[in-house]
Formats: sequence, C-alpha cells, structure tokens
Amino acid sequence: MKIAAVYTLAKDAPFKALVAGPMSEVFKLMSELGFDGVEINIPNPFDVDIRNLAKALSDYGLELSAISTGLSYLVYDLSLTHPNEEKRRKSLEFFMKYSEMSAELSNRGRVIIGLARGKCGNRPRDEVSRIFKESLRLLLEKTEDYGTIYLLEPINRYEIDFINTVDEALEYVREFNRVQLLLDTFHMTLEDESPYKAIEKAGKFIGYVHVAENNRLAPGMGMLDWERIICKLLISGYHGYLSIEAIPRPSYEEMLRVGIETLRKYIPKAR
Ligand SMILES: [Mn+2]
Repeated sequence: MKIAAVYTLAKDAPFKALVAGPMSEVFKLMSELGFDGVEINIPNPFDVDIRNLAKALSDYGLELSAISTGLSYLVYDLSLTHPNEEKRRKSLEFFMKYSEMSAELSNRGRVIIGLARGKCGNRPRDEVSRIFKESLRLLLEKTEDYGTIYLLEPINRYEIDFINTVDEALEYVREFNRVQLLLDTFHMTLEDESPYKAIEKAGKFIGYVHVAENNRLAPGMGMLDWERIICKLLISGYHGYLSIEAIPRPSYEEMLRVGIETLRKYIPKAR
C-alpha cells in the first residue's frame, strides 16, 4: 500500500479537508515524511501550469495518486448531472481536461468523481441517475485513448443528496468499466452500517481510498480502528493508495505527520 495526501493549488478553497500552502514547502515536507504520492484537488484544469507541477512532483519524488475535482462543483457550480445543459457540457469538458492532465502526469491516470457528479435537489433520483449514466458514457467514450480510471466516491448526506452509500455507488461501478469505487472512511462512518463492513461489501471494486477519522481529522486523532481498516482492505485485495483527506488541525504539518505515522504502523513492511 502507498500513502498520499490531498493538496490543493487553490487559494481560499471552499473545502477544508486538505493541505493548502506553497507547493515546494508542502511537497518537501511530504517527501521527508515518506509520502509516496500526492492527490491534487484542482478547481479549474484549464488554469494549471502542468510543466511546473510535473517538475515539482519529480523534484520531490512524489507520484500523482489522483486528481480530485470537487472544487469544480463548489467554485464553478459545474456537475455531470447539472439541470442546465450548458453547465453539464462544461463539466464534461473539465473532466476531459482532468483526464488528459492525469494521463500526462501519471501513466494512465485516476480522476475522482465526488461532489462534481451533482445533486438531485427537487428532481427525482431516477432522472438524475439517468443523466449521470449518460454523462459517464460520454466521458468514457471521449477518454478511451487515455484509459483514465474514474473513482466514484459515496459522500455523506450533509454534503450531497446523490450517491451517499457504498451500495448506491456499486450500481454504477458494476455497470461501467473504468469506473471504480473510492471509499472514504469519514463518509462511510456517517452513511454505512460500519466502515469495516462497507469495505467487505465493496471488495474487488475498490479503486482508491480516502482516509480520515470519524471527525475528519488525520488518522490517529479520532475513533477509527486503523489496524482493522487496513486489514479489511488487504483481505479485499486492495494494495493501492491510502490518501489522507483530513482537516489540517492543529497544523497541516502535524496532520501529515500523525496521519502517516498512524497508517505506517499497520501497513505490512513488504509493499
Ligand atoms: Mn473523500
């Protein structure tokens, strides 16, 4: 298993469970602490200096673990199921660009579908689900050459009203190749019977994992049993990234340090 943490290039991002700050400082610390990769949360993929990013990753020996996309929803109100067709089209363009970037920066690329799937609001769930499948089909078709893996993340009901549980997400993951499950220990604690059982249920469909405590602080600062979580993941056959997506308290430095120390304790040495 490898360890990453979520970092954003955005200043004053309206989402707080991540690390923000000067890229070279953050990457340097992550590299010193022994992180394998970094997940980058990008509000606007058309507004990124890819060369600079690629250089920073290589300078500090970090791999791009995935690109997260929730800020395209929070900042630009774009989503794959937006009631407004123009916004939907724009969201698809963003996702195509995320996919291109991700293929450029890693050898195929993983792009997260979290909040940017959009919400139901007043619309019936079936209708939103139908639009979502249509958008997914288009996106997969247009990104076939990149081979991007899309990571669909169940998110708790206080943040979005569409695809909250692992069960709900499984419907899409089963139907589409190149769509895998992103399990988030914080969301699973709120929505599923237990995060441990949800991991069992998700089994071979798990493509990526976000880790944070029940209170969304770094692993080691809350109530979850990390030995049990890592053990369940390994039994499911998952050997990919654990990406720390936590509120940077008391500081991002401390959050990263405690997070990686806690996880390392339970990850078998031979990786
Ligand atoms: Mn997450």
